Amino acid sequence: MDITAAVARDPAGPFTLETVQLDDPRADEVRVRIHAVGVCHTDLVFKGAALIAQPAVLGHEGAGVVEAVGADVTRVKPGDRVAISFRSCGHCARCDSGDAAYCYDMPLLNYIGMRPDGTKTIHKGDEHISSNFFGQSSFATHALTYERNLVPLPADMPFELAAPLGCGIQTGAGGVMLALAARSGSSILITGGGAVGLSAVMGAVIRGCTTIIVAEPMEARRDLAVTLGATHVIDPNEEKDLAEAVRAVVPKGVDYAFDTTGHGAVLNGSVAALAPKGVLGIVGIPAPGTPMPGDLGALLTLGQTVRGIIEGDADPAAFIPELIAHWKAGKLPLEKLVRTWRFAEINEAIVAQHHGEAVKVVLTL
Ligand code: CXF
Ligand code: ZN
Repeated sequence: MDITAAVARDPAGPFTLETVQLDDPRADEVRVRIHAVGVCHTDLVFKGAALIAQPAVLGHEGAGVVEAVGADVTRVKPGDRVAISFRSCGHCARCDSGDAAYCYDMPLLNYIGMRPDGTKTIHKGDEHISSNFFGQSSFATHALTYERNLVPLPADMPFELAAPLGCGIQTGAGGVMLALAARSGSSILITGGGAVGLSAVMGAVIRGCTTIIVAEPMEARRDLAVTLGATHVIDPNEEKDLAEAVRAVVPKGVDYAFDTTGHGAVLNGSVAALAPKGVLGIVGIPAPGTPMPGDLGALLTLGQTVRGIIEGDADPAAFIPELIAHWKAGKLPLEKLVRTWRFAEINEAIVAQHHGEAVKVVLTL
């Protein structure tokens, strides 16, 4: 069928809105009419570095209404309201133990821009367009996806707040609540006050962390961090030594650090800010070649951990409903992060976000 998609054709250029053709659902596929889609930094990294061949349709925080299902689909039906998260196989050792984010087929099912059999889901005439990104490619009016991507939404959950639960919010909140499993009364440093970092703040509050330090250069985001429960903020432009600034608050170092920046210097500062037995969780995408932060001898001596975290360690089917319950209870005020634009304004929205005019861009259709 004909759909409208925001196509990435030039790593440095804008997305172009084009009429393209989406395959009919295969037996295991679900077509969702997209009503809202968040823009995650990963979309922009994949576009800017052409990590999948262009032309490409990106987008991996879709939400909308199921429109058609393949013959083998049993868990959703047309008319269901859904959020679309990442794809996992559902039958490997990791999926079996609830670690869907570390599915053995995670790269194949999410990052290669095509179905695992090499076919694309989107074409424009004879042109094959990279698609199936995160098993969805939801920068479009419609997306083909899979049962395991989908999380049912209650009638009172707006699509524009549900969409970013699929990646960014889940990554930040899950990173602290599940991956670090931050203890009540503990201290945490969160580097970067974008959507993921601020979701980590909300997660830290939910877990009962009593010292929540956010390092972020934009004043408006530092202010928002405080509104959400940060106890201390650091302006990296003022405080050149991150660890020193943290230790001015917590002399023995923090129990946890959570990095959303991927910057080598920030990562090194975060390790240096850790207490003995402290844990640094990394979700920001580092530039290729960025070394492991810290010093191995110190890590050994102090019993510290540095670990990568994907999608907050979450199994979306279990964790997104939990996040929705926190939102309903007023503990996850997503509306403070989200700003909406119409889908056709995707390029303007991304520029605005770059200038700090929005924390989380969500496009509505
Ligand atoms: C990202 C996390 C870092 C590796 C690429 C995919 N996931 C979500 O945006
Ligand atoms: Zn993402």
